[in-house]
Amino acid sequence: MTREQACAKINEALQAYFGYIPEQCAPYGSGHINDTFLVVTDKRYILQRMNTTVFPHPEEMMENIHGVTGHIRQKAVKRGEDTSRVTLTVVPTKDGACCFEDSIGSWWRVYEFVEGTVARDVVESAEDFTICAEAFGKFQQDLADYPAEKLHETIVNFHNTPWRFENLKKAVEKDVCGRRAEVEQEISFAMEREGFARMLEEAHAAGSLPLRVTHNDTKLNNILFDATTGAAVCVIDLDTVMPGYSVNDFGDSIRFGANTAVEDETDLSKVSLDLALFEAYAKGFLKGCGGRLTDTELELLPVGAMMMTFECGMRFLTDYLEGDTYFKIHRPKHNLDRCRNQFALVADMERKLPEMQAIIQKLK
Ligand code: ADP
Ligand code: GN1
Ligand code: MG
Repeated sequence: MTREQACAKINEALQAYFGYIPEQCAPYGSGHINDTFLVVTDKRYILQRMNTTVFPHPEEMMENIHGVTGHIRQKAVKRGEDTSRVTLTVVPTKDGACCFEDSIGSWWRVYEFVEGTVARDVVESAEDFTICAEAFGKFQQDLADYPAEKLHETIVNFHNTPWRFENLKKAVEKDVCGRRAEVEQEISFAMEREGFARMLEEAHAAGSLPLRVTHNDTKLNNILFDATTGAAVCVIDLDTVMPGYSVNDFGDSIRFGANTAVEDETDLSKVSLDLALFEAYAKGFLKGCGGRLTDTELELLPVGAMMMTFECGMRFLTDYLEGDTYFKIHRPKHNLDRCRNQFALVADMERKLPEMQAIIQKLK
């Protein structure tokens, strides 16, 4: 698609939502999946082209989001909280639909912009990370009584780590881009951890790890903080809310936020697990979950951190081998850099497992 064609499609979506083409519409944020734009009229809005390669059923996804945001808003009403910014607000098209399909089959949605907030790509202080953790814990608690059977599985096997492992093996065998020779070391790192990849699925199969309604993409930039007070205002990016493990929601936040380097840092000597941030997050998460995690869940929190980091590294490696079709990349080998970074973090987490366990023992 040329730039002109892409613009024409944005304009088609803007017309469907606003009835005219607002002058101000520009790319926004740093997500890896959807195309996000900030639109300014008399108010501000977030316009997103949903990634239908990743999410093949956008209408089902919007049904999930409608249900989940409604549930969270009701909980806030019951607590007597201000509900204006407590969750995402879906804006309908002029025809009253929850999303819009343009003439070439791209799907769009609009949210109200949550005003007076900031999203962060790096942890600025341990306190901020604790606040983020408490918000993700509370999110899980708010959804503890959500009827899980009503949720569509927006990405099948999303955090099924053994399945991700098999996918990597297939990508290695097919080697469609001829990149295998370059990544033998990373492939070996993954293959040595086949048993570990099964650990949470085995605990679930044995009946000791419950499925809950979880967020499944608990990156720091999927929380909006109040720009003035620093309080957590709203959990966003609800595309992957599905049944999952609490320890993976915990773990994905650690993967992203407690790394001493950014996710795509290429100087691997800068990559390590910051144990002070691990503790800060654990403190907030346990508080947000309100004492409802089982003993097994508490025990497996450090494993969740290692699992999400390992899984994410495998997903970046798979995408690199398959020709970078899933995650947005901003430079050649971006996915390979991300994979190496995640695997370096896994190695450091393995060294620091006893310390992580001691922190959880102390806090529980
Ligand atoms: P992706 O799935 O690509 O990560 P997100 O839904 O997380 O997309 O949106 C990308 C970024 O856009 C977020 O990290 C945040 O900075 C910003 N954003 C998304 N929705 C809103 C909103 N309703 N109000 C303010 N900012 C938002
Ligand atoms: C993606 O959408 P975003 O940027 O919040 C991905 C996560 C990965 C993350 C890695 C739907 O998150 O699973 O952990 O990138 N989301 C999806 O940064 O695949
Ligand atoms: Mg996001």
